Amino acid sequence: MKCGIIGLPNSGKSTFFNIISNSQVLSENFPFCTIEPNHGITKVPDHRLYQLKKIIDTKKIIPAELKIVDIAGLIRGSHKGEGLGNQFLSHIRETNVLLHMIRCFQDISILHVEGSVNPIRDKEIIDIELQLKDLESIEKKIEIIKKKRDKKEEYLLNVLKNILLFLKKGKNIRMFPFKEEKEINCIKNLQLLTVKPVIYICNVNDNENNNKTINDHIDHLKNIIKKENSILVTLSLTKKIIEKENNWTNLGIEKVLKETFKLLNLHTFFTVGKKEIRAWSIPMTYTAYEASSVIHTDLKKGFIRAEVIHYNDFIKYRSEENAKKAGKMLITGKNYLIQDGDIIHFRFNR
Ligand SMILES: Nc1nc2c(ncn2[C@@H]2O[C@H](COP(=O)(O)OP(=O)(O)OP(=O)(O)O)[C@@H](O)[C@H]2O)c(=O)[nH]1
Ligand SMILES: [Mg+2]
Repeated sequence: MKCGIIGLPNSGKSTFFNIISNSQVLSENFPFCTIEPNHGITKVPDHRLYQLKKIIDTKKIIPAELKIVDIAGLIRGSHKGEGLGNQFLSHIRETNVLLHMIRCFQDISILHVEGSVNPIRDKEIIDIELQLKDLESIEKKIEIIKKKRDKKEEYLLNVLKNILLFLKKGKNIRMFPFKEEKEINCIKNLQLLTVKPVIYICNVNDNENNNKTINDHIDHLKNIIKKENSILVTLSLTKKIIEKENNWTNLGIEKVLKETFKLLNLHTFFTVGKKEIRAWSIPMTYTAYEASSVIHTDLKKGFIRAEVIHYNDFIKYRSEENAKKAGKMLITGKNYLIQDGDIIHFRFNR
């Protein structure tokens, strides 16, 4: 699963990327500082790993991971090649969730491409660029279908036309009232951008002492975003704050990652042992069989069974043995649906 950081130039995308992926890519006070996308990995904080470590003497802890990509700034006209051209729209296509960075900090020494700080306008600029790109993709598809004059494609054509009208009203496709699975399938292969789930991130001066106008803007933005069924998180990435609070909870980063997990319908299972305690992120729909392959394809090939103790039981009984004695170990087959917090031991033929 991959998260893409998008937004206007100089909004703090690379600053955010550096913190969450523990990287040091260039983040400077000039627009289009980032040209080629920066790829990184973020470790998802989970306090349960540390609780488990208190019980199991282990060498290391390995948190679940998410891929992160820091994408070049978008501006008005990006969809038709303004700014850095539209090649980076293809970088957005490869992601599963968008982290849309919105500049809310005021700092006259840091250039704003639009000349002023205005979070609502800025959100719209980026939304519109992505909508225009989707419009283009759908129009193209409609043209192709029309040329074929195939009666069988009437349903598809209708759905696409409805989505096109929706986009023309300035709405993101993620809000489209899809009535049935069949409708959703119509756009599956079109690699649309505004269908991706999004977390809007307001990069503010400081979490409490913002000026009144900006606070009003953020409140207004919150209302808009709520109506769009999306999420807004407020962060502060000023150097002063980053240095003082290099703690993800205080900075608000943990919240972004938690929401990302939710949007992607991911949850976590654990493997524990003397060598390592490890968290694995998987889609909520995964069975034991599917989850085994996330660890190694050999586990899937030779799958015999899964032995499952839930985290809460493990903590309560303080060891695998005690949990087992208390009847809290579940022996399951391939089709067991993994629950968040399951501690799993896969048995397999080597
Ligand atoms: N005052 C202030 N400056 C910030 C904040 N966040 C980032 N900056 C500064 O703004 C400048 C641009 O930040 P970047 O993270 O490089 O911005 P970007 O969105 O990656 O920009 P592009 O790569 O050009 O699209 C840098 O000088 C940062 O130090 C903030 O919250 N407050
Ligand atoms: Mg950058």
